[in-house]
Amino acid sequence: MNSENRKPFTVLVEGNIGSGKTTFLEHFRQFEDITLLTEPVEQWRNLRGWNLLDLMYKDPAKWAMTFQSYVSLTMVDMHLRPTPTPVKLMERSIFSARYCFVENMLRNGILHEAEFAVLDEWFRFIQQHMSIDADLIVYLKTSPSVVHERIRKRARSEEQCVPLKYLEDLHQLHEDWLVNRAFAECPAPVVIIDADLDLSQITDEYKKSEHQILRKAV
Ligand code: DCP
Repeated sequence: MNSENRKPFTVLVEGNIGSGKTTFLEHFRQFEDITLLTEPVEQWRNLRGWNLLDLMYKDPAKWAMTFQSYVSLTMVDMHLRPTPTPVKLMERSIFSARYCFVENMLRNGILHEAEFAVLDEWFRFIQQHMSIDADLIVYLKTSPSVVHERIRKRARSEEQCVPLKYLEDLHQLHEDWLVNRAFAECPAPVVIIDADLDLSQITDEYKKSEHQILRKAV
């Protein structure tokens, strides 16, 4: 297909921290005609040698704004990146950054209202002037206690201070955004996957969304 001229079928893979987004995307590496945009977190851990994720968790009041500002940039880059295939799978989006993480940081006082206003103005501007549409959202739904345990086990050094309450709040915001539709913007239909299952069982669960993604890859 002449993919240069056509917009790819764009799938956003969303879910709490530790819900298995990277594993989900990796499952689709076996198929042709899909471009995977994985692990934006690696960019956040190394911007010209600076680990913004670490700075943000160590001193949120000082670094949350800087961190979320850079997250937005990396997300816009992913949304706009041309792909040579008819299907594009993205890990996260500018939407979850705004409706889950930035929203949470405003509500729990990590972001000043003025900082939030700047991030929100950027978000609105990007929405109005850039092509960041999506065709499908895969929501990897988890229980906060399950992801808390996974985060403890994977032991990413920056995240060892993440408390259960933080994951509960983020879980609720994902639910509000994708299930309860509490925000104006839900940019695409949502497929919900039970991502509490462990790795040995999750492949069958992933297959449930395969046909919706793969039928576009022809
Ligand atoms: N993060 C954040 N603000 C965002 C996006 C992410 O503070 N707008 C933080 C939360 C995590 C880290 O960045 O500490 C990575 O979170 P993700 O959920 O994006 O990535 P994971 O690696 O946890 O995904 P998974 O385990 O589901 O593959």
